[in-house]
Amino acid sequence: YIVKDNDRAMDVVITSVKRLLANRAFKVLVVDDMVSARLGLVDMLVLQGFQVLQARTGRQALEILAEEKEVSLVLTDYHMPDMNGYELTRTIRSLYANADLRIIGISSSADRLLSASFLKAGASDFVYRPYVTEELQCRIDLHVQALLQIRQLRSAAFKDYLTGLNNRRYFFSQGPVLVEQCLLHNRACSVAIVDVDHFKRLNDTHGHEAGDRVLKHVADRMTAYASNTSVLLGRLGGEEFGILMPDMDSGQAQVFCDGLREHLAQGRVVLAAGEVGLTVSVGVAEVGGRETFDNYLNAADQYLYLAKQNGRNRVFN
Ligand code: GH3
Ligand code: MG
Ligand code: MG
Ligand code: MG
Repeated sequence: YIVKDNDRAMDVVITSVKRLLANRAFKVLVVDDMVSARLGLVDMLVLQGFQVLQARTGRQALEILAEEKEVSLVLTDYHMPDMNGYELTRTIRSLYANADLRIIGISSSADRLLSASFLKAGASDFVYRPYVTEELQCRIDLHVQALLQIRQLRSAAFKDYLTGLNNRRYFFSQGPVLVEQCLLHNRACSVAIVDVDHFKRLNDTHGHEAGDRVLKHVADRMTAYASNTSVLLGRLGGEEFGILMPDMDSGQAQVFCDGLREHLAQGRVVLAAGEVGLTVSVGVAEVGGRETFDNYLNAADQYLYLAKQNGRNRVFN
């Protein structure tokens, strides 16, 4: 860069450093049977700030992808001993969508149709060797930016803004999938609705903002309680939260939810007026009988109603 304006120069530096730091979150896999070709790419990617993995063959690449999880970008050669770049691309694409994993084909072949074939096999991009380093870097940047934007959009679409939990949309789209998996394998599964007791009173006494703080507190405590389990949590709306518990029959779910109820009852939220405690009521229902996901939750909601009727701060199933 030749930049006369110092402020502009500083902006360019800051942008580059930010990108370098952001790139550290991304894993890139380089697949090439030729050491020199591979290392050239590795050096370039390391300078861009990425975590870089290498494979000599397609088979090795697939092994690494299966082990590593969350590889965001694959750069692959065409001519390789065990499987060629198309086959590798096709296999990877059958496992990972373009929204999650980008594939860039690279080859020194003289065949001008190679790029189209790569793209048809599922590659996101292609460059011929010898490549212009800066162009390849720019293409990689564009792909990484696109992946970041997709992540942000997903987060906006599926996360509850206030609590950071999965939102209703996510809970109702993922819930039926998890239930289906359990039923398919003859495993138990239960759902629950958690409702904060007398939340309106809390809002009326301390204000809506304090109410929001309490909701965030409840969500955080639920998340901590459910960590290291495979349960799915979500905010269904207002002061109601959904729980989906794979591999738990209603008895096990009752125990799990009662532990949660106790955990929430022990917490204190610091408000301007001082510390407040809170309790929740929970309705639990086991899935089965080929009902719809809505029906399972309705059943849980009916037990929740009974829990409220019978004095609150309790779990019914
Ligand atoms: P119960 O023990 O029977 O559940 O009584 P409750 O007061 O908790 O239930 P009710 O349904 O009467 O009141 C829920 C209140 O939650 C009413 C509504 O204003 C409040 N609310 C809903 N969403 C939000 C939110 O996002 N933030 C805050 N602060 N309040 C909310
Ligand atoms: Mg080769
Ligand atoms: Mg409610
Ligand atoms: Mg309530």
